[in-house]
Amino acid sequence: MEVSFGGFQVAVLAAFLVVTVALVTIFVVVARQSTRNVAFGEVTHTGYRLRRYWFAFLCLLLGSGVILALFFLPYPGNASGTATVNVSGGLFYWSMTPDTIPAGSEVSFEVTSTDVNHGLGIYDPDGILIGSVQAMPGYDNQLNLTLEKTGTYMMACLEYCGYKHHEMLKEFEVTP
Ligand SMILES: [Cu+2]
Repeated sequence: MEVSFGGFQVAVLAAFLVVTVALVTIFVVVARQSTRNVAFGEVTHTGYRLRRYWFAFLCLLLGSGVILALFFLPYPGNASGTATVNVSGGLFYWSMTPDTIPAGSEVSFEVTSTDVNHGLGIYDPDGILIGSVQAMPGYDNQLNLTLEKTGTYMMACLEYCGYKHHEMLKEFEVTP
Protein backbone atom coordinates (compact mmCIF):
# COMPACT_ATOMS: atom_id res chain seq x y z
CA MET A 1 0.00 0.00 0.00
CA GLU A 2 1.28 3.39 -0.96
CA VAL A 3 0.45 6.53 1.01
CA SER A 4 0.88 9.84 -0.82
CA PHE A 5 0.13 13.52 -0.26
CA GLY A 6 -2.80 15.06 -2.13
CA GLY A 7 -2.82 18.56 -3.60
CA PHE A 8 -4.79 19.87 -0.63
CA GLN A 9 -2.15 18.77 1.90
CA VAL A 10 0.56 20.43 -0.23
CA ALA A 11 -1.47 23.67 -0.32
CA VAL A 12 -1.90 23.60 3.47
CA LEU A 13 1.82 23.00 3.91
CA ALA A 14 2.67 25.89 1.56
CA ALA A 15 0.27 28.24 3.38
CA PHE A 16 1.78 27.19 6.72
CA LEU A 17 5.31 27.95 5.47
CA VAL A 18 4.26 31.38 4.11
CA VAL A 19 2.58 32.32 7.41
CA THR A 20 5.60 31.07 9.38
CA VAL A 21 8.03 33.17 7.30
CA ALA A 22 5.75 36.23 7.68
CA LEU A 23 5.56 35.78 11.48
CA VAL A 24 9.33 35.32 11.82
CA THR A 25 9.86 38.48 9.72
CA ILE A 26 7.49 40.45 11.96
CA PHE A 27 9.30 39.21 15.08
CA VAL A 28 12.70 40.14 13.64
CA VAL A 29 11.50 43.64 12.63
CA VAL A 30 9.90 44.25 16.03
CA ALA A 31 12.98 42.96 17.85
CA ARG A 32 15.28 45.24 15.84
CA GLN A 33 13.07 48.28 16.37
CA SER A 34 12.82 47.70 20.10
CA THR A 35 16.39 48.94 20.51
CA ARG A 36 15.46 52.33 19.04
CA ASN A 37 14.97 55.04 21.64
CA VAL A 38 11.67 56.81 20.94
CA ALA A 39 9.19 58.88 22.89
CA PHE A 40 6.32 57.00 24.51
CA GLY A 41 3.64 59.01 22.69
CA GLU A 42 5.07 58.16 19.30
CA VAL A 43 5.09 54.46 20.13
CA THR A 44 1.46 54.32 21.23
CA HIS A 45 0.31 56.40 18.25
CA THR A 46 2.08 54.13 15.75
CA GLY A 47 1.00 51.09 17.73
CA TYR A 48 -2.69 51.99 17.62
CA ARG A 49 -2.51 52.65 13.89
CA LEU A 50 -0.74 49.35 13.20
CA ARG A 51 -3.12 47.53 15.48
CA ARG A 52 -6.13 48.77 13.49
CA TYR A 53 -4.66 47.46 10.22
CA TRP A 54 -3.64 44.23 11.92
CA PHE A 55 -7.18 43.77 13.26
CA ALA A 56 -8.73 44.39 9.84
CA PHE A 57 -6.23 41.99 8.26
CA LEU A 58 -7.00 39.27 10.82
CA CYS A 59 -10.77 39.71 10.34
CA LEU A 60 -10.33 39.36 6.58
CA LEU A 61 -7.98 36.37 6.89
CA LEU A 62 -10.02 34.43 9.45
CA GLY A 63 -13.33 35.35 7.87
CA SER A 64 -12.29 34.14 4.42
CA GLY A 65 -10.71 31.06 6.04
CA VAL A 66 -14.01 30.14 7.67
CA ILE A 67 -15.95 30.68 4.44
CA LEU A 68 -13.45 28.66 2.37
CA ALA A 69 -13.46 25.85 4.94
CA LEU A 70 -17.21 25.42 4.42
CA PHE A 71 -16.45 23.95 0.99
CA PHE A 72 -14.35 21.18 2.56
CA LEU A 73 -16.82 19.79 5.08
CA PRO A 74 -16.15 16.06 5.51
CA TYR A 75 -19.84 15.18 5.42
CA PRO A 76 -21.69 13.26 2.73
CA GLY A 77 -22.93 15.63 0.04
CA ASN A 78 -25.24 14.94 -2.90
CA ALA A 79 -24.72 11.20 -3.19
CA SER A 80 -26.23 9.20 -6.03
CA GLY A 81 -27.33 6.41 -3.71
CA THR A 82 -26.87 4.91 -0.32
CA ALA A 83 -25.32 1.65 0.77
CA THR A 84 -24.88 -0.03 4.11
CA VAL A 85 -21.72 -2.07 4.44
CA ASN A 86 -21.12 -4.38 7.39
CA VAL A 87 -17.48 -4.63 8.42
CA SER A 88 -16.15 -6.95 11.05
CA GLY A 89 -12.58 -7.10 12.29
CA GLY A 90 -10.91 -10.11 13.90
CA LEU A 91 -7.47 -11.51 14.63
CA PHE A 92 -6.21 -11.01 11.87
CA TYR A 93 -8.67 -10.22 9.07
CA TRP A 94 -11.42 -7.89 7.92
CA SER A 95 -14.68 -9.25 6.60
CA MET A 96 -17.03 -7.04 4.66
CA THR A 97 -20.45 -7.44 3.00
CA PRO A 98 -21.02 -6.43 0.29
CA ASP A 99 -17.44 -6.02 -1.01
CA THR A 100 -18.36 -4.05 -4.15
CA ILE A 101 -19.84 -0.56 -3.98
CA PRO A 102 -21.16 1.63 -6.83
CA ALA A 103 -19.21 4.91 -7.16
CA GLY A 104 -20.87 8.04 -5.79
CA SER A 105 -22.70 6.14 -3.08
CA GLU A 106 -23.14 7.52 0.39
CA VAL A 107 -21.82 4.54 2.32
CA SER A 108 -22.62 3.80 5.92
CA PHE A 109 -19.98 1.44 7.31
CA GLU A 110 -21.29 -0.47 10.32
CA VAL A 111 -18.14 -1.59 12.06
CA THR A 112 -17.66 -4.15 14.81
CA SER A 113 -15.10 -6.66 16.04
CA THR A 114 -15.28 -10.35 16.90
CA ASP A 115 -12.53 -10.28 19.52
CA VAL A 116 -10.39 -7.29 20.56
CA ASN A 117 -10.36 -3.61 19.60
CA HIS A 118 -9.15 -2.84 16.09
CA GLY A 119 -8.87 0.44 14.22
CA LEU A 120 -10.44 0.47 10.78
CA GLY A 121 -8.73 2.83 8.35
CA ILE A 122 -10.00 3.20 4.79
CA TYR A 123 -7.60 4.30 2.01
CA ASP A 124 -8.79 5.50 -1.40
CA PRO A 125 -7.25 4.28 -4.71
CA ASP A 126 -4.52 6.96 -4.37
CA GLY A 127 -3.50 5.63 -0.96
CA ILE A 128 -4.98 8.57 0.96
CA LEU A 129 -6.63 7.85 4.30
CA ILE A 130 -10.24 8.98 3.92
CA GLY A 131 -11.77 7.77 7.15
CA SER A 132 -11.21 5.75 10.28
CA VAL A 133 -13.31 4.36 13.09
CA GLN A 134 -12.74 1.95 15.95
CA ALA A 135 -13.89 -1.65 15.60
CA MET A 136 -14.99 -2.75 19.07
CA PRO A 137 -16.50 -6.07 20.23
CA GLY A 138 -20.15 -5.61 21.19
CA TYR A 139 -20.55 -2.26 19.47
CA ASP A 140 -21.64 -1.18 15.99
CA ASN A 141 -19.71 1.97 15.20
CA GLN A 142 -20.80 3.95 12.18
CA LEU A 143 -18.60 5.68 9.61
CA ASN A 144 -20.28 7.62 6.79
CA LEU A 145 -18.30 8.28 3.62
CA THR A 146 -19.21 9.22 0.06
CA LEU A 147 -16.98 7.19 -2.25
CA GLU A 148 -16.55 9.19 -5.47
CA LYS A 149 -13.45 7.61 -7.00
CA THR A 150 -13.66 4.27 -8.75
CA GLY A 151 -10.93 1.73 -8.16
CA THR A 152 -9.44 -0.43 -5.46
CA TYR A 153 -9.76 0.80 -1.90
CA MET A 154 -7.87 -0.64 1.03
CA MET A 155 -8.84 -1.35 4.61
CA ALA A 156 -6.05 -1.51 7.17
CA CYS A 157 -5.93 -1.95 10.91
CA LEU A 158 -4.70 1.24 12.59
CA GLU A 159 -4.60 -0.08 16.15
CA TYR A 160 -1.94 -2.58 17.18
CA CYS A 161 -3.79 -5.79 18.01
CA GLY A 162 -1.27 -8.61 17.91
CA TYR A 163 1.60 -10.28 16.11
CA LYS A 164 -0.07 -10.28 12.66
CA HIS A 165 -1.63 -6.80 12.99
CA HIS A 166 0.18 -5.71 9.81
CA GLU A 167 -1.60 -8.43 7.84
CA MET A 168 -5.03 -6.96 8.55
CA LEU A 169 -5.45 -5.58 5.04
CA LYS A 170 -8.45 -6.01 2.79
CA GLU A 171 -9.14 -4.57 -0.63
CA PHE A 172 -12.55 -3.69 -1.97
CA GLU A 173 -13.79 -2.31 -5.27
CA VAL A 174 -15.76 0.83 -6.08
CA THR A 175 -17.25 0.34 -9.54
CA PRO A 176 -18.69 2.89 -12.02
CU1 LIG B 1 -5.98 -5.06 14.34
